[in-house]
Amino acid sequence: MKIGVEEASRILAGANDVLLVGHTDPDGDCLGSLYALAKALKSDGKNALAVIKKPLPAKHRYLADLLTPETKIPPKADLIIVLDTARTARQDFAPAELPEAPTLCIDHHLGDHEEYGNSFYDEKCAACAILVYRVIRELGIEIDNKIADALYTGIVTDTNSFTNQNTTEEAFQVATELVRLGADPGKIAAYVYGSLTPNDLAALSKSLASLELYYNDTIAILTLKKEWTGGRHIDTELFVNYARNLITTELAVMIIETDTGVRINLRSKGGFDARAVAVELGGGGHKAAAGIRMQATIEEAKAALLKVISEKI
Ligand SMILES: [Mn+2]
Repeated sequence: MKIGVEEASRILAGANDVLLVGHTDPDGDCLGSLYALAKALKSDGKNALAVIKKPLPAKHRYLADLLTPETKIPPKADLIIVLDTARTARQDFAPAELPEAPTLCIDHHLGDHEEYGNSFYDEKCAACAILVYRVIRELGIEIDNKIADALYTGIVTDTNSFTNQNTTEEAFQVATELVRLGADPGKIAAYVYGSLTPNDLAALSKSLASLELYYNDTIAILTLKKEWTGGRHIDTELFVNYARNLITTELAVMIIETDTGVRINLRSKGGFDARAVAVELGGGGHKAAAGIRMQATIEEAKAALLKVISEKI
């Protein structure tokens, strides 16, 4: 059921043991939202635990005091909060891996969120972190500088530093308020955009050389082979933005080879509906930024993508 901020806050206020879960391959918005809400609930005297499966990406290491990979999930909880996803299939920990408990979803993706008992969602919101900000405000919990940093991280990463089409007046307003409360934009930018390794740049140069252009250069496709990264985690957000930033690009595609197939990042300048392409291939996301996972080779994925794109262009 779709609920508002008052009802979401009332549900949270009534719980004591709260387990917070995000989506697979959590991004800055997911991690920032997990961190901020867990810290706020803890400071309010609750037993709140935010769980992630994989180690934090290096660029978000400033959130490590509260977010470490969890091996033991508590056997029971009063409430499970799912952040930054509209679907259980996208959860970092699947429902079967979690204790039985009422679920509250807080999210900004398009979708009916019907899998969740209660959902506070708004697809017009630039970041899940803004919805978490509203909940913390409604609960009357103080926002310290760590919570402010985490929420600011969500806004700055999901708007691509206030440059994506989803950048609203509210995104600026909440970011301004978070800076007033102690968030440090320069520090966060240094972490988020300044954590590359020489190996990252070597992989980037190979990926950029793989550029293929279709439909009068409006569709830009980059690939990233496992052999170029040696299996290391690479921050592909940067890569796909290079393809998006071509003057002719309407839709940028990044196909990343994984152990089980491929992961695909789609980014548009706003005119082309990236989500519509993703949904046809089993993925999801937003109009300007979407993603897909497929059990396929890079070439198979490229062929499937180009077929769907050809019907939409
Ligand atoms: Mn998000």
